[in-house]
Amino acid sequence: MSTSESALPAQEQARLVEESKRLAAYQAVKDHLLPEFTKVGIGSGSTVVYVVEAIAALGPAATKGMQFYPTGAQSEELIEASGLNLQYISKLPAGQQLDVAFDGADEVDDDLNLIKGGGACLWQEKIVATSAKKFVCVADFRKLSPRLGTNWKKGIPIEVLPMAAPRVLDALKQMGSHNARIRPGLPGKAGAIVTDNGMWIIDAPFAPLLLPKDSETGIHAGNETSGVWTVDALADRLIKLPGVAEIGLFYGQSGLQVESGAQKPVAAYF
Ligand code: ABF
Repeated sequence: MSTSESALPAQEQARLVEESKRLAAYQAVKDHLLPEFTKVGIGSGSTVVYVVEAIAALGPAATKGMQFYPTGAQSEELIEASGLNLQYISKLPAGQQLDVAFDGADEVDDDLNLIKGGGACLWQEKIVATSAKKFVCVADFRKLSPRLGTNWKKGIPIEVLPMAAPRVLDALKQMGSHNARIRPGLPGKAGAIVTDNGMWIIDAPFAPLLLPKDSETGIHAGNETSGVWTVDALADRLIKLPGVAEIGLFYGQSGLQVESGAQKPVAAYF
């Protein structure tokens, strides 16, 4: 957040954020939902609400031939409530792809790697994103940071089999994430949060994650000893831990473009 922006009254800041989400969403739909598309992935979170609003605003004639594939219960309800044609990724035959998928993010780095999963939907989000020919990440200006873990301090969301959670916590501590913890349930709900897939979420904070270009400037990724990781080395290690179902690092996709700037929407496109 820029100095001028943080000086704004809280209500005005909130309005600016909502307007940025809305602008990013409408722009993303305008640029990336082509009339000939028939299969569209719809992600989770508050920014995606504006994506669906923008799609619905095109009118029934424009979306008649389109099917919309959700990433969990929230987006399923959103699609239905907007009168769009709901379909499920489990029904997408082998050999077929979605034309495009739209989703939000918690943080976007210089190379357009993403942290996702703040809303606990990361597993289905990754399945839908990787089923699409193009993944369009729609995010407001607050989400852009030079390195993942700079702004999003809660940690990398990791979806785990509940019985494996203590073992995964042990492994994470060894890897340098000393404050990793099981995400609690929503307010009023005791115990851990349970995902749409019956799993738990562990949030694992790490030092900001390095990019390949950091090694060119003399900064080198470490390992368990230093607790400093590159995005890809950490992702590779995390996904191999027994009991880990999926991780909230979306990285390494090619062909990304980004539009960003203070007080402007950020739209990152795979
Ligand atoms: C989903 O919703 C998640 O992967 C991410 O955690 C979150 C972003 O939500 P919002 O758009 O409300 O910031 O995209």
